Amino acid sequence: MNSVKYKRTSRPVSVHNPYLCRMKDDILYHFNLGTKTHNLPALFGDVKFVCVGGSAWRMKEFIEYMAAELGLQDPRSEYPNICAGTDRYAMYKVGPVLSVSHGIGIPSISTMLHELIKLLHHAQCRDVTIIRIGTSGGIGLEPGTVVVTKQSVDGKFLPKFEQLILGETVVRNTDLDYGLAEELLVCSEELGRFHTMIGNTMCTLDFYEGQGRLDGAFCMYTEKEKHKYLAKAKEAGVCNIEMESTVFAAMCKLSGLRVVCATLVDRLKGDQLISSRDVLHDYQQRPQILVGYYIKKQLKGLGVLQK
Ligand code: R2B
Ligand code: URA
Repeated sequence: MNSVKYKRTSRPVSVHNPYLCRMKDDILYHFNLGTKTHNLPALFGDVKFVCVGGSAWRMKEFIEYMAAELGLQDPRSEYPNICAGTDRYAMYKVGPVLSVSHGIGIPSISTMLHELIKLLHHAQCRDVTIIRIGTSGGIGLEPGTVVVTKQSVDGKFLPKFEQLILGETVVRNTDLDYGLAEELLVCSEELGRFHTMIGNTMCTLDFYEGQGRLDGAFCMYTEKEKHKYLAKAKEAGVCNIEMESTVFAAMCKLSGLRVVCATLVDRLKGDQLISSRDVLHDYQQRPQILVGYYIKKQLKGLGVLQK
């Protein structure tokens, strides 16, 4: 069983582009997919949950985990990368769950999201929940804590995403779905395996200077200034720092998708990720376990999976 049938309900995936419907073919270049070459409704029409994360390897691991959790695994087959033919992004699917990598940073995730939103739109998907399962640096939190983002803020702690479009600054809102964040918190309590909290996430333009690190190739501020900045961030309600959440929140909201970011943590005590690979891997699996539990619970609620 690799696909599931649902009642058609109400929330489509919206695009806001009058030119799209006039195009005879829409080539999703960075996915190596297209409306002429692929039957997108047949391939993706049953998608209800999309999970995105930075690394292709982690997103493959996630789909294997989900297949086992949902009892949808096929012992004879591997999970093929649907975007084989391009090495920009990787995409995997099992039943109603799609897992897509986004690379590092705002330009990389926003390019992926344009094509992902069009893909879900062309496939006529409805009622889609999209969740970023990623890593982040925490501010004064125990490493391994999972932070579910309530609001994403920029490097000045403001809840907005600014982009230059045709040379003009366009400002978009970065609120995430608080109801979904609360549902994830309840899931974490039911799981009882690690600490999860809801908080604000700061999104920066790079890993080093943008996050006040002292270990980049350039550092033109002092350690004292770094700590002052992180303390100010904490005071402004920032729990953790990563590199994609503002544009993720802005774009998914425009499309009527339900969004939240579940991330991991460390920081304040140092800049380098010094935990062993095994420990980091364990931390990175936590958002996957949390979101996996949430998806399974939702599918049971819909009567798609047996209780
Ligand atoms: C978290 O980790 C990555 C940088 O190491 C980046 O994609 C992010 O947001
Ligand atoms: N990802 C980030 O962007 N920052 C960190 O400190 C860790 C992961």
